[in-house]
Amino acid sequence: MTLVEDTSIGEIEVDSDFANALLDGLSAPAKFIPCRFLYDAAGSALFEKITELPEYYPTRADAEILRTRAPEIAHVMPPGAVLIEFGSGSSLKTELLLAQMRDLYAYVPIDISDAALRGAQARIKKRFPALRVLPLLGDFALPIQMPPEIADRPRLGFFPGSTIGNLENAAAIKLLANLARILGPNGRLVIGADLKKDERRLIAAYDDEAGVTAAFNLNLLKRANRELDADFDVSQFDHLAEYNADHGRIEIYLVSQAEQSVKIRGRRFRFAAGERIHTEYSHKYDIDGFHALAARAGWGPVEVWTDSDRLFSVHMLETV
Ligand code: AVI
Repeated sequence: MTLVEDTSIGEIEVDSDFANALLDGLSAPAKFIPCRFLYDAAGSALFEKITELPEYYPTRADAEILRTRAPEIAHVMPPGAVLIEFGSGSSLKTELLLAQMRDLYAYVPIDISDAALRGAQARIKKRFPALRVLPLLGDFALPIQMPPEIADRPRLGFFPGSTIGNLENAAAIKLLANLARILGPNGRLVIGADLKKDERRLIAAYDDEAGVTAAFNLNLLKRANRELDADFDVSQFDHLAEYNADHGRIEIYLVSQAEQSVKIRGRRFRFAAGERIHTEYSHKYDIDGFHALAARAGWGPVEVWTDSDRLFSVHMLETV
């Protein structure tokens, strides 16, 4: 719930997704905050910094694959196809593909941020003036209506990065199944997935020397103080990244350094010394494991590419 000033009737309460999630998550026996709340303006800026860290290989490895494989990816699509990007953001990686897809009918970027969509549209239009850009504001985790102009055209979905890994398996399968619905029969999907590797390398990527990932994680508590008037003493929490080999995932937590309590919206939450708040998973896959996951959502393998250090994979899948 967010308190909003209204000049005629004083303060009224409206629902706030963050407030509800925080109150629910901190009331659970194993405390958690859903990872989507990491990305307010401050969190998104910190994530951009993460992608430039020497230890954080996924963004560079993904870009290397797309740079070297863009011609192959582009050439499997017949002329007149449509490129649909899920979570397009600034569409920077897309330009690598678009530069190779000469006979593309349209590019459909989908994002929940209107500002990001407008910025991407302007940039793409400038570089590819002849390309039809049909931006779609919405959440691709939900059923979404495609523009009528692209009905019956071959569709290539594009989901770069490794966001799929931030979902638990059931949610990842649900999302992949929704992408299959959106892309339709004979639809193809190019999707990034981070690979399993040496545990030390993984931990370093999620607990960097400069402390940027720690700041990204701790920003959740600062955000609660900023937006919900919570009284977290942020200096009393530590960032922790662990690798869970059984689940093949990095697990990220905020750890209370001492016994303490925090007040949020009139409710008090107690933390024992050493108690954790879970904030994010980042699943790592081997190639067969990712194929098995995708198969459960109706996708079959077409091709898979890795970077020169075999740190990251980009899959091409097709609906079966
Ligand atoms: C957005 N996502 C793919 C990142 C990852 O690697 O799981 C989020 C991240 N969290 C900490 N560092 C990066």
